[in-house]
Amino acid sequence: MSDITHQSPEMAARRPFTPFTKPSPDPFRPLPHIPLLYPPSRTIQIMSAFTFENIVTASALHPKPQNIQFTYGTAGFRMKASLLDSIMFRVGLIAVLRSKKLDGSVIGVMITASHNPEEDNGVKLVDPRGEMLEQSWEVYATSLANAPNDDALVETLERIIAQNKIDVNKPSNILYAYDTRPSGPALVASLEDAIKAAGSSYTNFGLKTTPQLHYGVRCLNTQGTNDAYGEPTEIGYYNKLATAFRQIVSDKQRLSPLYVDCANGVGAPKLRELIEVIGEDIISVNIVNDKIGVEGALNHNCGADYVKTGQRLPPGSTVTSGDRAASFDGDADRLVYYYVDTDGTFRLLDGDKIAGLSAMFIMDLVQAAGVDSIKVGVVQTAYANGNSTTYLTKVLKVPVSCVSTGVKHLHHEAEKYDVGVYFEANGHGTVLFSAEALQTIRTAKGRTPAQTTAIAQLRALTDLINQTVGDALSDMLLVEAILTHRQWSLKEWDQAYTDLPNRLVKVVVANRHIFKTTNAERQLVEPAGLQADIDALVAKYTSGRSFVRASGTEDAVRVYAEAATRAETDELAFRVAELVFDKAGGVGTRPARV
Ligand code: 16G
Ligand code: MG
Repeated sequence: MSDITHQSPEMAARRPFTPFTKPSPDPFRPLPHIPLLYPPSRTIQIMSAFTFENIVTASALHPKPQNIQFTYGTAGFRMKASLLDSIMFRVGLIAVLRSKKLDGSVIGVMITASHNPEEDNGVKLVDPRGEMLEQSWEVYATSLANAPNDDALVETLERIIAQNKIDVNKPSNILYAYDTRPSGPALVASLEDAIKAAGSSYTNFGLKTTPQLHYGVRCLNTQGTNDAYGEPTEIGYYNKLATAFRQIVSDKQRLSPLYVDCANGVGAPKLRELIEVIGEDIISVNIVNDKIGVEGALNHNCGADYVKTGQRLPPGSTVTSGDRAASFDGDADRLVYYYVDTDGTFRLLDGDKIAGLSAMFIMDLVQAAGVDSIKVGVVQTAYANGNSTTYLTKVLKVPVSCVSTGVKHLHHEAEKYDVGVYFEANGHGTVLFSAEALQTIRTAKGRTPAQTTAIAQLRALTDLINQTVGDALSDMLLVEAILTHRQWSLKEWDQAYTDLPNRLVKVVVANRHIFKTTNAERQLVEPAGLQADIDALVAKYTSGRSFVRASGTEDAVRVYAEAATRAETDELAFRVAELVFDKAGGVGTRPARV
Protein backbone atom coordinates (compact mmCIF):
# COMPACT_ATOMS: atom_id res chain seq x y z
CA MET A 1 0.00 0.00 0.00
CA SER A 2 1.50 3.29 -0.97
CA ASP A 3 1.06 6.61 0.76
CA ILE A 4 -0.53 9.32 -1.27
CA THR A 5 -0.54 13.01 -0.59
CA HIS A 6 -2.66 15.47 -2.47
CA GLN A 7 -1.28 18.93 -2.07
CA SER A 8 -0.97 21.98 -4.23
CA PRO A 9 2.34 23.80 -4.51
CA GLU A 10 0.86 27.00 -3.02
CA MET A 11 -0.59 25.06 -0.10
CA ALA A 12 2.73 23.41 0.50
CA ALA A 13 4.37 26.82 0.55
CA ARG A 14 1.92 28.18 3.13
CA ARG A 15 2.61 25.57 5.74
CA PRO A 16 5.24 22.92 5.71
CA PHE A 17 3.42 19.62 5.59
CA THR A 18 5.75 16.72 5.24
CA PRO A 19 4.04 13.90 3.45
CA PHE A 20 4.90 10.41 4.53
CA THR A 21 7.89 9.30 2.60
CA LYS A 22 8.40 5.67 1.90
CA PRO A 23 11.07 4.51 4.29
CA SER A 24 13.23 1.61 3.57
CA PRO A 25 12.28 -1.20 3.96
CA ASP A 26 8.86 -0.33 2.62
CA PRO A 27 6.50 -0.73 5.60
CA PHE A 28 3.55 -1.08 3.27
CA ARG A 29 4.86 -4.12 1.48
CA PRO A 30 2.23 -6.85 1.35
CA LEU A 31 3.18 -9.73 3.57
CA PRO A 32 3.60 -12.94 1.62
CA HIS A 33 0.67 -14.81 3.16
CA ILE A 34 -1.77 -11.93 3.43
CA PRO A 35 -3.79 -10.90 0.38
CA LEU A 36 -3.62 -7.18 -0.34
CA LEU A 37 -7.18 -6.02 0.28
CA TYR A 38 -6.90 -2.61 -1.23
CA PRO A 39 -5.11 -1.92 -4.50
CA PRO A 40 -2.62 0.95 -4.32
CA SER A 41 -4.27 4.24 -5.23
CA ARG A 42 -2.94 6.70 -7.77
CA THR A 43 -1.63 10.06 -6.73
CA ILE A 44 -3.79 12.86 -8.03
CA GLN A 45 -3.08 16.53 -7.53
CA ILE A 46 -6.32 18.26 -6.79
CA MET A 47 -6.46 21.70 -5.27
CA SER A 48 -9.17 24.26 -5.31
CA ALA A 49 -10.47 26.99 -3.06
CA PHE A 50 -13.02 26.18 -0.38
CA THR A 51 -16.33 27.09 -2.02
CA PHE A 52 -19.85 26.05 -1.09
CA GLU A 53 -20.54 25.56 -4.78
CA ASN A 54 -17.93 22.80 -5.06
CA ILE A 55 -19.17 21.22 -1.88
CA VAL A 56 -22.82 21.23 -2.93
CA THR A 57 -21.95 19.76 -6.33
CA ALA A 58 -20.01 16.91 -4.71
CA SER A 59 -22.62 16.43 -2.00
CA ALA A 60 -25.28 15.60 -4.61
CA LEU A 61 -23.65 12.19 -4.94
CA HIS A 62 -23.91 11.59 -1.19
CA PRO A 63 -27.48 12.44 -0.13
CA LYS A 64 -28.56 11.90 3.43
CA PRO A 65 -31.01 9.00 3.79
CA GLN A 66 -34.41 10.24 4.93
CA ASN A 67 -35.86 9.48 8.37
CA ILE A 68 -32.59 8.71 10.09
CA GLN A 69 -31.17 10.67 12.96
CA PHE A 70 -27.39 10.29 13.31
CA THR A 71 -25.39 10.87 16.49
CA TYR A 72 -21.64 11.26 16.93
CA GLY A 73 -21.47 8.82 19.84
CA THR A 74 -18.85 7.47 22.23
CA ALA A 75 -16.55 6.57 19.39
CA GLY A 76 -17.86 8.56 16.43
CA PHE A 77 -20.55 7.44 14.00
CA ARG A 78 -21.11 3.72 13.86
CA MET A 79 -23.85 1.72 12.13
CA LYS A 80 -24.62 -0.49 9.13
CA ALA A 81 -22.05 0.42 6.50
CA SER A 82 -24.81 0.84 3.91
CA LEU A 83 -26.07 3.91 5.79
CA LEU A 84 -22.73 5.65 6.10
CA ASP A 85 -22.16 7.23 2.71
CA SER A 86 -23.48 10.72 3.52
CA ILE A 87 -21.89 10.57 6.96
CA MET A 88 -18.46 9.91 5.48
CA PHE A 89 -18.81 12.83 3.12
CA ARG A 90 -19.85 15.17 5.89
CA VAL A 91 -17.21 13.92 8.32
CA GLY A 92 -14.69 14.82 5.60
CA LEU A 93 -16.02 18.38 5.65
CA ILE A 94 -15.88 18.61 9.44
CA ALA A 95 -12.31 17.30 9.40
CA VAL A 96 -11.31 19.99 6.89
CA LEU A 97 -12.93 22.76 8.95
CA ARG A 98 -11.34 21.47 12.15
CA SER A 99 -7.94 21.48 10.48
CA LYS A 100 -8.45 25.01 9.15
CA LYS A 101 -9.56 26.12 12.60
CA LEU A 102 -6.29 24.74 13.98
CA ASP A 103 -4.12 26.46 11.37
CA GLY A 104 -3.68 23.43 9.18
CA SER A 105 -2.79 20.93 11.90
CA VAL A 106 -3.30 17.39 10.68
CA ILE A 107 -6.68 15.93 11.68
CA GLY A 108 -7.12 12.16 11.64
CA VAL A 109 -10.05 10.20 10.27
CA MET A 110 -10.32 6.52 11.18
CA ILE A 111 -12.77 4.29 9.35
CA THR A 112 -13.62 1.34 11.58
CA ALA A 113 -16.39 -0.15 13.65
CA SER A 114 -14.01 -1.77 16.12
CA HIS A 115 -15.56 -4.96 17.55
CA ASN A 116 -18.90 -4.61 15.73
CA PRO A 117 -19.92 -7.21 13.15
CA GLU A 118 -18.50 -6.99 9.66
CA GLU A 119 -21.57 -5.41 8.06
CA ASP A 120 -21.16 -2.36 10.30
CA ASN A 121 -18.65 0.37 9.85
CA GLY A 122 -17.96 3.72 11.42
CA VAL A 123 -15.84 6.80 11.46
CA LYS A 124 -14.19 8.91 14.11
CA LEU A 125 -12.06 12.00 14.12
CA VAL A 126 -8.72 12.42 15.79
CA ASP A 127 -7.45 15.76 17.09
CA PRO A 128 -3.88 17.03 16.51
CA ARG A 129 -2.22 15.41 19.51
CA GLY A 130 -3.72 12.07 18.61
CA GLU A 131 -6.56 12.35 21.09
CA MET A 132 -10.29 12.05 20.43
CA LEU A 133 -12.09 14.94 18.75
CA GLU A 134 -12.86 17.77 21.18
CA GLN A 135 -16.36 17.25 22.52
CA SER A 136 -17.78 20.60 21.40
CA TRP A 137 -17.07 19.54 17.81
CA GLU A 138 -19.00 16.30 18.22
CA VAL A 139 -22.08 18.51 18.26
CA TYR A 140 -21.08 20.09 14.93
CA ALA A 141 -20.45 16.67 13.43
CA THR A 142 -23.90 15.55 14.57
CA SER A 143 -25.69 18.59 13.18
CA LEU A 144 -23.86 18.42 9.87
CA ALA A 145 -24.64 14.71 9.57
CA ASN A 146 -28.33 15.46 10.10
CA ALA A 147 -28.70 18.36 7.67
CA PRO A 148 -31.61 17.07 5.57
CA ASN A 149 -30.61 18.69 2.25
CA ASP A 150 -27.94 20.79 0.58
CA ASP A 151 -29.37 24.13 1.75
CA ALA A 152 -29.31 22.92 5.33
CA LEU A 153 -25.81 21.55 4.76
CA VAL A 154 -24.53 24.94 3.64
CA GLU A 155 -26.33 26.72 6.47
CA THR A 156 -24.78 24.37 9.02
CA LEU A 157 -21.33 24.82 7.53
CA GLU A 158 -21.76 28.59 7.60
CA ARG A 159 -22.84 28.46 11.23
CA ILE A 160 -19.83 26.33 12.24
CA ILE A 161 -17.49 28.63 10.34
CA ALA A 162 -18.99 31.75 11.93
CA GLN A 163 -19.16 30.36 15.47
CA ASN A 164 -15.54 29.29 15.33
CA LYS A 165 -14.30 32.26 13.30
CA ILE A 166 -12.72 29.90 10.80
CA ASP A 167 -10.71 31.37 7.97
CA VAL A 168 -11.59 28.96 5.15
CA ASN A 169 -8.57 30.13 3.18
CA LYS A 170 -6.26 28.60 5.73
CA PRO A 171 -4.64 25.31 4.78
CA SER A 172 -6.02 22.00 5.96
CA ASN A 173 -4.48 18.55 6.18
CA ILE A 174 -6.18 15.23 6.76
CA LEU A 175 -4.67 11.83 7.51
CA TYR A 176 -6.99 8.88 7.14
CA ALA A 177 -6.80 5.14 7.59
CA TYR A 178 -9.16 2.18 7.59
CA ASP A 179 -9.40 -1.34 8.93
CA THR A 180 -10.09 -4.58 7.03
CA ARG A 181 -13.87 -4.22 6.61
CA PRO A 182 -15.01 -4.88 3.02
CA SER A 183 -17.05 -1.65 3.12
CA GLY A 184 -13.86 0.38 3.70
CA PRO A 185 -12.91 1.31 0.13
CA ALA A 186 -16.36 2.70 -0.78
CA LEU A 187 -16.41 4.78 2.37
CA VAL A 188 -12.91 6.02 1.69
CA ALA A 189 -14.15 7.22 -1.70
CA SER A 190 -16.98 9.22 -0.07
CA LEU A 191 -14.57 10.74 2.41
CA GLU A 192 -12.13 11.70 -0.33
CA ASP A 193 -14.93 13.28 -2.35
CA ALA A 194 -15.56 15.70 0.50
CA ILE A 195 -11.91 16.46 1.17
CA LYS A 196 -11.23 17.12 -2.49
CA ALA A 197 -14.38 19.23 -2.88
CA ALA A 198 -13.27 21.32 0.09
CA GLY A 199 -9.86 21.77 -1.52
CA SER A 200 -7.88 20.17 1.26
CA SER A 201 -4.66 18.21 1.15
CA TYR A 202 -4.75 14.72 2.55
CA THR A 203 -2.76 11.61 3.10
CA ASN A 204 -3.99 8.07 2.80
CA PHE A 205 -2.29 6.19 5.62
CA GLY A 206 -3.77 2.95 4.30
CA LEU A 207 -4.77 -0.14 6.22
CA LYS A 208 -3.98 0.56 9.87
CA THR A 209 -5.03 -0.21 13.40
CA THR A 210 -6.88 2.65 15.06
CA PRO A 211 -3.98 3.41 17.42
CA GLN A 212 -1.53 3.54 14.50
CA LEU A 213 -3.63 6.32 12.98
CA HIS A 214 -3.62 8.19 16.30
CA TYR A 215 0.15 7.76 16.43
CA GLY A 216 0.54 9.06 12.86
CA VAL A 217 -1.50 12.19 13.59
CA ARG A 218 0.53 13.05 16.69
CA CYS A 219 3.83 12.44 14.91
CA LEU A 220 2.94 14.67 11.97
CA ASN A 221 1.81 17.50 14.20
CA THR A 222 4.83 17.41 16.48
CA GLN A 223 7.50 16.78 13.87
CA GLY A 224 10.50 19.05 14.32
CA THR A 225 9.33 20.36 17.72
CA ASN A 226 10.72 19.64 21.19
CA ASP A 227 7.72 17.49 21.67
CA ALA A 228 8.32 15.32 18.56
CA TYR A 229 6.49 12.04 19.12
CA GLY A 230 8.19 9.88 16.54
CA GLU A 231 8.69 9.14 12.90
CA PRO A 232 5.33 9.52 11.13
CA THR A 233 5.44 6.20 9.33
CA GLU A 234 4.32 2.71 10.09
CA ILE A 235 7.88 1.46 10.33
CA GLY A 236 8.59 4.40 12.65
CA TYR A 237 5.81 3.13 14.90
CA TYR A 238 7.18 -0.42 14.91
CA ASN A 239 10.72 0.74 15.54
CA LYS A 240 9.72 2.92 18.47
CA LEU A 241 7.89 0.07 20.19
CA ALA A 242 10.47 -2.55 19.28
CA THR A 243 13.45 -0.54 20.53
CA ALA A 244 11.74 0.15 23.85
CA PHE A 245 10.64 -3.46 24.29
CA ARG A 246 14.07 -4.86 23.49
CA GLN A 247 15.62 -2.54 26.04
CA ILE A 248 13.20 -3.43 28.83
CA VAL A 249 13.57 -7.19 28.45
CA SER A 250 17.22 -7.16 27.40
CA ASP A 251 18.82 -9.28 30.12
CA LYS A 252 15.74 -11.32 31.00
CA GLN A 253 14.77 -14.84 30.07
CA ARG A 254 12.07 -14.77 27.43
CA LEU A 255 8.59 -16.14 28.05
CA SER A 256 6.79 -19.01 26.39
CA PRO A 257 4.92 -18.16 23.16
CA LEU A 258 1.76 -16.09 23.47
CA TYR A 259 -1.36 -17.11 21.53
CA VAL A 260 -2.90 -13.96 20.09
CA ASP A 261 -6.45 -14.03 18.73
CA CYS A 262 -6.56 -11.08 16.31
CA ALA A 263 -10.36 -11.15 15.80
CA ASN A 264 -9.71 -11.81 12.09
CA GLY A 265 -8.96 -8.11 11.82
CA VAL A 266 -6.24 -5.62 11.06
CA GLY A 267 -4.33 -6.60 14.19
CA ALA A 268 -3.22 -9.83 12.50
CA PRO A 269 -0.97 -8.41 9.77
CA LYS A 270 0.14 -5.57 12.02
CA LEU A 271 1.16 -7.86 14.86
CA ARG A 272 3.06 -10.01 12.39
CA GLU A 273 4.95 -6.97 11.16
CA LEU A 274 5.67 -5.77 14.68
CA ILE A 275 7.05 -9.14 15.73
CA GLU A 276 9.23 -9.21 12.62
CA VAL A 277 10.71 -5.87 13.63
CA ILE A 278 11.23 -6.86 17.29
CA GLY A 279 12.72 -10.19 16.30
CA GLU A 280 11.43 -13.67 16.95
CA ASP A 281 14.42 -14.35 19.15
CA ILE A 282 13.03 -11.77 21.61
CA ILE A 283 9.31 -12.45 21.54
CA SER A 284 7.32 -15.31 20.19
CA VAL A 285 3.61 -15.23 19.31
CA ASN A 286 1.23 -17.70 17.73
CA ILE A 287 -1.22 -15.61 15.76
CA VAL A 288 -4.69 -17.11 15.54
CA ASN A 289 -7.85 -15.72 13.92
CA ASP A 290 -6.00 -13.90 11.18
CA LYS A 291 -8.49 -14.59 8.36
CA ILE A 292 -8.80 -11.02 7.18
CA GLY A 293 -9.89 -11.87 3.66
CA VAL A 294 -12.68 -14.27 4.68
CA GLU A 295 -16.20 -12.89 4.46
CA GLY A 296 -18.01 -12.63 7.79
CA ALA A 297 -15.01 -13.70 9.85
CA LEU A 298 -14.22 -10.32 11.44
CA ASN A 299 -15.05 -10.37 15.18
CA HIS A 300 -17.18 -13.46 14.61
CA ASN A 301 -16.88 -15.83 17.58
CA CYS A 302 -13.51 -14.35 18.45
CA GLY A 303 -11.78 -11.21 19.61
CA ALA A 304 -11.53 -9.29 22.88
CA ASP A 305 -15.20 -8.38 23.07
CA TYR A 306 -16.34 -11.97 22.53
CA VAL A 307 -13.96 -13.27 25.17
CA LYS A 308 -14.70 -10.53 27.72
CA THR A 309 -18.47 -10.50 27.32
CA GLY A 310 -18.87 -14.27 27.24
CA GLN A 311 -15.98 -14.96 29.63
CA ARG A 312 -14.96 -17.93 27.53
CA LEU A 313 -12.43 -19.08 24.96
CA PRO A 314 -13.16 -18.43 21.30
CA PRO A 315 -14.64 -21.65 19.83
CA GLY A 316 -11.99 -23.81 18.21
CA SER A 317 -9.27 -22.38 20.44
CA THR A 318 -6.50 -24.85 21.16
CA VAL A 319 -5.41 -23.01 24.29
CA THR A 320 -4.93 -25.46 27.15
CA SER A 321 -3.67 -25.34 30.70
CA GLY A 322 -0.19 -23.80 30.83
CA ASP A 323 -0.68 -21.74 27.66
CA ARG A 324 -0.71 -17.95 27.64
CA ALA A 325 -3.32 -16.28 25.47
CA ALA A 326 -4.64 -12.85 24.52
CA SER A 327 -7.30 -11.36 22.25
CA PHE A 328 -7.43 -8.08 20.31
CA ASP A 329 -10.59 -6.51 18.97
CA GLY A 330 -11.25 -5.79 15.29
CA ASP A 331 -9.27 -2.53 15.13
CA ALA A 332 -6.65 -3.57 17.69
CA ASP A 333 -7.26 -1.00 20.37
CA ARG A 334 -8.45 -3.47 22.99
CA LEU A 335 -6.59 -6.28 24.68
CA VAL A 336 -7.53 -8.99 27.17
CA TYR A 337 -5.42 -11.90 28.40
CA TYR A 338 -6.62 -15.32 29.59
CA TYR A 339 -5.56 -18.84 30.46
CA VAL A 340 -7.08 -22.17 31.36
CA ASP A 341 -6.46 -23.24 34.95
CA THR A 342 -5.27 -26.74 35.87
CA ASP A 343 -8.87 -27.69 36.72
CA GLY A 344 -9.97 -26.57 33.25
CA THR A 345 -11.54 -23.27 34.39
CA PHE A 346 -11.28 -20.32 32.02
CA ARG A 347 -9.58 -17.33 33.69
CA LEU A 348 -9.84 -13.85 32.24
CA LEU A 349 -7.28 -11.10 32.80
CA ASP A 350 -9.17 -8.07 31.56
CA GLY A 351 -8.49 -4.33 31.44
CA ASP A 352 -8.81 -4.09 35.23
CA LYS A 353 -6.12 -6.72 35.69
CA ILE A 354 -3.90 -4.95 33.14
CA ALA A 355 -4.39 -1.68 35.05
CA GLY A 356 -3.42 -3.35 38.33
CA LEU A 357 -0.34 -4.99 36.83
CA SER A 358 0.81 -1.78 35.13
CA ALA A 359 0.22 0.42 38.16
CA MET A 360 2.10 -2.02 40.40
CA PHE A 361 5.05 -2.25 38.02
CA ILE A 362 5.32 1.47 37.39
CA MET A 363 5.06 2.29 41.11
CA ASP A 364 7.85 -0.17 41.85
CA LEU A 365 10.02 1.27 39.07
CA VAL A 366 9.41 4.85 40.21
CA GLN A 367 10.51 3.81 43.69
CA ALA A 368 13.55 1.92 42.42
CA ALA A 369 14.51 4.85 40.18
CA GLY A 370 14.45 7.26 43.13
CA VAL A 371 11.96 9.56 41.42
CA ASP A 372 9.15 9.04 43.89
CA SER A 373 7.95 12.62 43.49
CA ILE A 374 6.10 11.06 40.54
CA LYS A 375 2.62 10.01 41.69
CA VAL A 376 0.71 7.28 39.94
CA GLY A 377 -3.10 7.32 39.68
CA VAL A 378 -5.60 4.92 38.10
CA VAL A 379 -8.77 5.79 36.20
CA GLN A 380 -11.61 3.28 35.86
CA THR A 381 -15.28 3.23 34.89
CA ALA A 382 -18.29 1.78 36.66
CA TYR A 383 -17.60 -1.49 34.79
CA ALA A 384 -14.39 -2.03 36.78
CA ASN A 385 -14.71 -5.09 38.94
CA GLY A 386 -15.31 -4.14 42.58
CA ASN A 387 -12.38 -6.26 43.71
CA SER A 388 -10.02 -4.52 41.29
CA THR A 389 -10.87 -1.18 42.87
CA THR A 390 -10.35 -2.68 46.33
CA TYR A 391 -6.96 -4.07 45.24
CA LEU A 392 -5.84 -0.72 43.83
CA THR A 393 -6.93 1.33 46.81
CA LYS A 394 -6.18 -1.08 49.67
CA VAL A 395 -3.17 -3.06 48.43
CA LEU A 396 -1.40 -0.75 46.00
CA LYS A 397 -2.74 2.29 47.86
CA VAL A 398 -3.05 4.22 44.64
CA PRO A 399 -5.65 6.94 44.05
CA VAL A 400 -8.50 5.75 41.81
CA SER A 401 -11.01 7.91 39.92
CA CYS A 402 -14.19 6.65 38.31
CA VAL A 403 -15.47 8.34 35.14
CA SER A 404 -18.08 7.73 32.46
CA THR A 405 -17.58 5.05 29.80
CA GLY A 406 -15.61 6.04 26.70
CA VAL A 407 -11.95 6.62 26.11
CA LYS A 408 -12.20 10.39 25.98
CA HIS A 409 -13.45 10.53 29.58
CA LEU A 410 -10.74 8.22 30.89
CA HIS A 411 -8.01 9.93 28.90
CA HIS A 412 -8.83 13.39 30.20
CA GLU A 413 -9.01 12.21 33.79
CA ALA A 414 -5.70 10.33 33.45
CA GLU A 415 -4.02 13.54 32.30
CA LYS A 416 -4.55 14.91 35.81
CA TYR A 417 -2.00 12.50 37.30
CA ASP A 418 1.80 12.49 36.91
CA VAL A 419 1.37 8.98 35.60
CA GLY A 420 -2.25 8.16 34.80
CA VAL A 421 -3.05 4.51 34.23
CA TYR A 422 -6.44 4.17 32.57
CA PHE A 423 -8.17 1.02 31.46
CA GLU A 424 -11.74 0.06 30.80
CA ALA A 425 -12.61 -3.44 31.94
CA ASN A 426 -13.16 -4.30 28.26
CA GLY A 427 -9.42 -3.97 27.65
CA HIS A 428 -9.15 -0.48 26.23
CA GLY A 429 -6.57 1.69 27.92
CA THR A 430 -3.09 3.05 28.21
CA VAL A 431 -0.75 4.89 30.58
CA LEU A 432 -0.15 8.62 30.25
CA PHE A 433 2.97 10.39 31.46
CA SER A 434 2.57 14.10 32.15
CA ALA A 435 5.07 16.56 30.66
CA GLU A 436 6.57 17.07 34.14
CA ALA A 437 6.88 13.34 34.77
CA LEU A 438 8.57 12.91 31.39
CA GLN A 439 10.97 15.70 32.22
CA THR A 440 11.81 14.13 35.59
CA ILE A 441 12.34 10.72 34.03
CA ARG A 442 14.47 12.12 31.19
CA THR A 443 16.74 14.15 33.43
CA ALA A 444 17.01 11.81 36.44
CA LYS A 445 20.50 10.59 37.29
CA GLY A 446 20.91 7.33 39.18
CA ARG A 447 23.05 7.31 42.30
CA THR A 448 23.44 3.53 42.22
CA PRO A 449 23.58 1.05 39.34
CA ALA A 450 20.12 -0.22 40.36
CA GLN A 451 18.70 3.31 40.15
CA THR A 452 20.32 3.90 36.77
CA THR A 453 18.79 0.71 35.41
CA ALA A 454 15.34 1.58 36.78
CA ILE A 455 15.53 5.07 35.24
CA ALA A 456 16.48 3.61 31.85
CA GLN A 457 13.56 1.20 32.09
CA LEU A 458 11.12 3.94 32.98
CA ARG A 459 12.36 5.91 29.98
CA ALA A 460 11.83 2.93 27.72
CA LEU A 461 8.31 2.50 29.11
CA THR A 462 7.42 6.02 28.03
CA ASP A 463 8.25 4.99 24.46
CA LEU A 464 6.70 1.56 24.70
CA ILE A 465 3.30 2.83 25.80
CA ASN A 466 1.22 4.61 23.17
CA GLN A 467 0.53 8.05 24.65
CA THR A 468 -2.29 8.88 22.28
CA VAL A 469 -4.83 6.14 22.92
CA GLY A 470 -5.24 2.54 24.13
CA ASP A 471 -3.34 0.28 21.76
CA ALA A 472 -3.52 -3.52 21.79
CA LEU A 473 -0.06 -3.94 20.23
CA SER A 474 1.62 -1.54 22.65
CA ASP A 475 -0.36 -2.80 25.67
CA MET A 476 0.52 -6.38 24.81
CA LEU A 477 4.21 -5.47 24.80
CA LEU A 478 3.75 -3.67 28.12
CA VAL A 479 2.20 -6.76 29.72
CA GLU A 480 4.81 -9.03 28.16
CA ALA A 481 7.58 -6.75 29.42
CA ILE A 482 6.23 -6.80 32.97
CA LEU A 483 5.66 -10.55 32.99
CA THR A 484 9.16 -11.07 31.57
CA HIS A 485 10.61 -8.92 34.31
CA ARG A 486 8.83 -10.81 37.03
CA GLN A 487 9.10 -14.14 35.19
CA TRP A 488 5.41 -14.54 36.00
CA SER A 489 2.91 -16.91 34.48
CA LEU A 490 -0.59 -15.59 33.87
CA LYS A 491 -1.67 -17.48 36.96
CA GLU A 492 0.88 -15.62 39.07
CA TRP A 493 -0.33 -12.31 37.68
CA ASP A 494 -3.90 -13.42 38.43
CA GLN A 495 -3.08 -13.88 42.14
CA ALA A 496 -3.34 -10.12 42.80
CA TYR A 497 -7.07 -10.42 43.48
CA THR A 498 -10.04 -12.57 42.49
CA ASP A 499 -12.73 -10.95 40.37
CA LEU A 500 -16.20 -10.78 41.81
CA PRO A 501 -18.51 -12.73 39.50
CA ASN A 502 -20.11 -10.24 37.11
CA ARG A 503 -22.66 -10.22 34.35
CA LEU A 504 -23.70 -7.90 31.54
CA VAL A 505 -27.21 -8.07 30.10
CA LYS A 506 -28.50 -6.10 27.14
CA VAL A 507 -32.09 -4.83 27.20
CA VAL A 508 -33.75 -3.43 24.08
CA VAL A 509 -36.10 -0.55 24.87
CA ALA A 510 -38.27 1.75 22.78
CA ASN A 511 -36.11 4.80 23.56
CA ARG A 512 -32.76 4.42 25.24
CA HIS A 513 -32.27 8.19 25.38
CA ILE A 514 -34.67 8.44 28.33
CA PHE A 515 -31.94 6.86 30.50
CA LYS A 516 -30.04 9.64 32.23
CA THR A 517 -27.25 8.89 34.68
CA THR A 518 -25.13 10.64 37.28
CA ASN A 519 -22.13 9.79 39.46
CA ALA A 520 -20.04 8.44 36.54
CA GLU A 521 -22.99 6.41 35.26
CA ARG A 522 -23.37 4.54 38.53
CA GLN A 523 -26.86 5.88 39.23
CA LEU A 524 -29.93 6.59 37.16
CA VAL A 525 -31.61 9.97 37.46
CA GLU A 526 -34.25 9.11 34.87
CA PRO A 527 -36.58 7.29 34.37
CA ALA A 528 -37.69 8.58 37.76
CA GLY A 529 -37.94 5.97 40.48
CA LEU A 530 -36.05 3.22 38.65
CA GLN A 531 -32.84 3.70 40.64
CA ALA A 532 -34.68 3.25 43.95
CA ASP A 533 -36.09 -0.05 42.66
CA ILE A 534 -32.60 -1.17 41.56
CA ASP A 535 -31.15 -0.21 44.96
CA ALA A 536 -33.81 -2.25 46.70
CA LEU A 537 -32.88 -5.30 44.63
CA VAL A 538 -29.12 -4.82 45.08
CA ALA A 539 -29.52 -4.63 48.87
CA LYS A 540 -30.63 -8.27 48.88
CA TYR A 541 -27.29 -9.60 47.59
CA THR A 542 -23.94 -10.00 49.33
CA SER A 543 -21.38 -7.60 47.78
CA GLY A 544 -24.10 -6.72 45.26
CA ARG A 545 -23.67 -3.86 42.81
CA SER A 546 -25.64 -3.08 39.70
CA PHE A 547 -26.07 -0.14 37.38
CA VAL A 548 -27.89 0.65 34.16
CA ARG A 549 -26.85 2.92 31.30
CA ALA A 550 -27.75 3.48 27.67
CA SER A 551 -25.18 2.13 25.26
CA GLY A 552 -23.35 4.74 23.23
CA THR A 553 -22.70 2.36 20.36
CA GLU A 554 -25.83 0.19 20.11
CA ASP A 555 -29.54 0.83 20.31
CA ALA A 556 -29.87 -0.84 23.71
CA VAL A 557 -29.52 -0.39 27.44
CA ARG A 558 -26.83 -2.26 29.37
CA VAL A 559 -27.28 -3.78 32.80
CA TYR A 560 -24.18 -4.61 34.82
CA ALA A 561 -24.27 -6.66 38.01
CA GLU A 562 -21.77 -8.21 40.36
CA ALA A 563 -22.20 -10.10 43.62
CA ALA A 564 -20.44 -12.58 45.88
CA THR A 565 -21.37 -15.71 43.95
CA ARG A 566 -22.07 -16.60 40.33
CA ALA A 567 -25.66 -17.62 41.09
CA GLU A 568 -26.39 -14.39 42.97
CA THR A 569 -24.78 -12.32 40.21
CA ASP A 570 -26.85 -13.92 37.46
CA GLU A 571 -30.03 -13.57 39.47
CA LEU A 572 -29.34 -9.91 40.26
CA ALA A 573 -28.44 -9.07 36.65
CA PHE A 574 -31.62 -10.59 35.28
CA ARG A 575 -33.88 -9.16 37.97
CA VAL A 576 -32.55 -5.68 37.16
CA ALA A 577 -32.90 -6.37 33.43
CA GLU A 578 -36.51 -7.45 33.92
CA LEU A 579 -37.16 -4.32 35.94
CA VAL A 580 -35.78 -2.14 33.15
CA PHE A 581 -37.74 -4.03 30.54
CA ASP A 582 -41.01 -3.80 32.46
CA LYS A 583 -40.74 -0.23 33.72
CA ALA A 584 -38.84 1.56 30.96
CA GLY A 585 -40.38 0.50 27.69
CA GLY A 586 -38.79 -2.84 26.89
CA VAL A 587 -39.47 -4.09 23.38
CA GLY A 588 -39.27 -7.57 21.89
CA THR A 589 -38.56 -10.51 24.12
CA ARG A 590 -38.26 -10.00 27.87
CA PRO A 591 -34.70 -10.76 29.04
CA ALA A 592 -34.56 -14.47 29.78
CA ARG A 593 -32.19 -16.04 32.28
CA VAL A 594 -29.58 -18.20 30.64
C1 16G B 1 -16.70 2.50 22.49
C2 16G B 1 -15.63 3.17 23.28
C3 16G B 1 -15.22 2.32 24.43
C4 16G B 1 -16.41 2.00 25.28
C5 16G B 1 -17.51 1.40 24.45
C6 16G B 1 -18.77 1.32 25.25
C7 16G B 1 -13.89 4.59 22.44
C8 16G B 1 -12.74 4.71 21.49
N1 16G B 1 -14.47 3.42 22.45
O1 16G B 1 -16.23 1.33 21.91
O2 16G B 1 -14.29 3.02 25.18
O3 16G B 1 -16.09 1.10 26.30
O4 16G B 1 -17.77 2.25 23.35
O5 16G B 1 -19.78 0.84 24.45
O6 16G B 1 -14.23 5.53 23.14
P1 16G B 1 -21.27 0.99 24.87
O7 16G B 1 -21.55 2.46 25.10
O8 16G B 1 -22.03 0.39 23.77
O9 16G B 1 -21.42 0.22 26.15
MG1 MG C 1 -11.77 -1.14 19.12
